[in-house]
Amino acid sequence: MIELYSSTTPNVLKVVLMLEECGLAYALKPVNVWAGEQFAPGFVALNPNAKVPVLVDPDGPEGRIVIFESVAILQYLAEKIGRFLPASGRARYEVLQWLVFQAANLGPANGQFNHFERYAPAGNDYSLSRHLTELKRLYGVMERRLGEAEWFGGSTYSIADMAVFPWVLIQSRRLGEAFPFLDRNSGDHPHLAAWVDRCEGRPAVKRALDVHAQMKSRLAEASSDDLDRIFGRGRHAYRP
Ligand SMILES: N[C@@H](CCC(=O)N[C@@H](CS)C(=O)NCC(=O)O)C(=O)O
Repeated sequence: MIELYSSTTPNVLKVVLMLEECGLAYALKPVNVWAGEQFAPGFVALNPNAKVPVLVDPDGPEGRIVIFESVAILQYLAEKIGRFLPASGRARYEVLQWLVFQAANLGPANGQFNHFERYAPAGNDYSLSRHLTELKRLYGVMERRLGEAEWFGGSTYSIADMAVFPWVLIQSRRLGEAFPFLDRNSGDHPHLAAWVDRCEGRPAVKRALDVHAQMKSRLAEASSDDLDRIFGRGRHAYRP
């Protein structure tokens, strides 16, 4: 059976969305990233970059396969079942460019913004403002795209939507009140809001959100040294 090394994060939810769409059986393998389990040699052997998600498929095209990076996993699964990514031509690149947009822009901008909004010591106003401004710009990019197409990849739901949706939904829930442009219901991005509704209407999305809601965050158990390790600070910081 497929195994998905997981934690309670948007990058993992992307893959759960896809597994539910595909109807593939899978087992979740929780990794407590706050306690540093991602740095254990056994896990680094699966992902040299020491992050979740990682997918292990015993029935890959050439036998067992291990894949890290959430959007690479989405592409693998799409090609495994022949859905959610056109096989060739212009339509394929429509999907791939928005998939990479998520991985290279929206994901990192959210990650940096979350760090300075939630975990950094006070007094980082420059960093917070820089990442907030970039995130706002990206919301404008998404709003324009969804004003011209029903889905990120064009006329059909694809892995590009599965990559973007968890970030938009989770940021709306967690930060929408403090930062209204992130709030799906604020009226700032009506096309994006309608797209979130369309995604949520899919039965597989509902199932994936249920699975995600059952996952347990271990953040509350993290010590200050655990936080320093994951954020590379204190005794874990680089010293020239
Ligand atoms: N680009 C990666 C990002 C993965 C990532 O940042 N994973 C986080 C959880 S969302 C993680 O494992 N963090 C642990 C750490 O940074 O040590 C992907 O899309 O898979």
